[in-house]
This record gives sequence, structure tokens and C-alpha cells, in this order.
Amino acid sequence: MKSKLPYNFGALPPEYSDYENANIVILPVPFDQTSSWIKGSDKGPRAIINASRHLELYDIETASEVYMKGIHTAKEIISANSPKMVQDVRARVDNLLDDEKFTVLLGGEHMVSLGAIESHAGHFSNMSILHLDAHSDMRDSYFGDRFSHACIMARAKEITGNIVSVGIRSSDTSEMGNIDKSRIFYASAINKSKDWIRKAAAKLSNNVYISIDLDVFDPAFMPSTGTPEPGGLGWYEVIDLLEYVAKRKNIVGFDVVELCPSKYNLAPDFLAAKLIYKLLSLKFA
Ligand SMILES: [Mn+2]
Repeated sequence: MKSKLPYNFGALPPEYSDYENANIVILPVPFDQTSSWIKGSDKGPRAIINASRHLELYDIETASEVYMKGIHTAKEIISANSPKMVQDVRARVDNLLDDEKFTVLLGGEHMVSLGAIESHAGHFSNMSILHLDAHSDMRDSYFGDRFSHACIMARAKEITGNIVSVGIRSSDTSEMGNIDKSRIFYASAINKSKDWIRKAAAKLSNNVYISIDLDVFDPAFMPSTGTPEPGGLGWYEVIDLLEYVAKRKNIVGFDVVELCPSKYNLAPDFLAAKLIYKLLSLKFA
């Protein structure tokens, strides 16, 4: 689809999208080398940015226009292999945090989060991770690869022991040694619980990095992921959690990963764009 809208997150004019004045930077990492089933998350960042150009920029619930803080869309990070990609992401995010930019990473497969997590942990003391996902991603390695998307949280755990995982509904026996069930809010338990949000937030430290694998949502309305799993969370369950955390904690950065776009259904791309804009609105309101 051709469009005259500017190509950046939110289709913003230069006064709200130039780097110098922006408080927020969107960093696209179109990397997909280790997906185990459906490929195509390398097309995720562009699909999210394209959909974001059709957002309405007033947020009803916060009565705010977060784009006025300035949202710059950075140049994509293109890397040859996973270890190099992790290094490249870390170096770029280090620069952004040194410039005091609030950084939003767009994947790509879930391993894109690792460099961003490393960088944020180096800039913010005692950082915890709020991890939204269908999968626990705690394998020590997957087919011999320690940088597989299926190992992201095992690698993240080497950086901070304070990880809270939400929406999990798929794990492998090989992960059990790495899994602390007291820090996992399984989708099945969320479905039966009334105050899971309060309990999950209580386990987080003040500085929170949020990593959102879009397969945390139910595939009924988020079918565009590489490994869809039934029984996922609804829009308002995720938004209520993010709102609760935004009001009580210091969200230091976040990523949205694993969008595997379909040319036949653009609604999931828009969901991802709106989720990002909503979380920014909650953070900066
Ligand atoms: Mn996942």
C-alpha cells in the first residue's frame, strides 16, 4: 500500500520525530534467524511502523498525546548472526540511553531483546524484567544454539534474577531446572485469578524493563506470530497489567517482538502499534 504519510512511528512531522527533540526512540531490529516454526518476524518492525501511521494520536484513557514528547524512529539494525546482533543492539541502546532517550525495541525474533536488556541493566540499578509470553523461553540451549529465540529468558536470567513471566502456557521438560514457578503467572492461573496483577507487580523491583512477545495474546486476535498458542491473554488483561505497573514502578524501556505479519490480516499489526502507543501513553502520562 503506497501512502503519502511520513514513514516513521506515528507518521509524525519533523518537529515531533527529529532525534534531537525526541524523548522516545523506536529502534527496529528486523532479525529472524532462529525461529522454529513460521518464519517472517524480520518483517515485523516494518509492519508495526506501517500500521502505526494510521493510529489516532490522542489516548482516551490517559487523556494525553504522548507523541508531543517526541518519538524518533531510528535506522534499522541489520546484523549477520545472533551474537553479532546482540552486540550491535547493546551498542546502539547504550548510545540511546547515554542520550537519555526512552528506548522501544521492535523485533524480530525474541533474541533481539538480549542486547537491550544488557544495556538497560547497565544503566539502571536493580532492574527487574516483566516478561509477557506464551513460552517460558528458559532452555539453556536449543539445538546447540545458546542464542536461539527459545533461550532468551535463560540468557536474561544471567543478567538479572528478577524476572516475572506472565501468560505462559507452553514449556519443555528441558527448561524445568531453570524455571522458578513462583515467578511465573501461567495463563491458566490468570484465567482463574482475580488479583494476579497485584501479585505479579509485587515481585518486581522499582526499575522495570518490559519484554513483550506478542504471542502472549490469544491467537484469536493475534494470529500473526511464529508460534501461536491457544488460551492467551486478552487486550484488557494485558493493558490492565501494564497500567498497574506504569502507575507504581519506573518502566525503564520495553520491547515488542515476534510479530510475523500476514498480508491478508493487518489487524494484528495495528494491535502491536497500538500496544506500543498505549504503553508509551501510560509511561509518560
Ligand atoms: Mn513466545
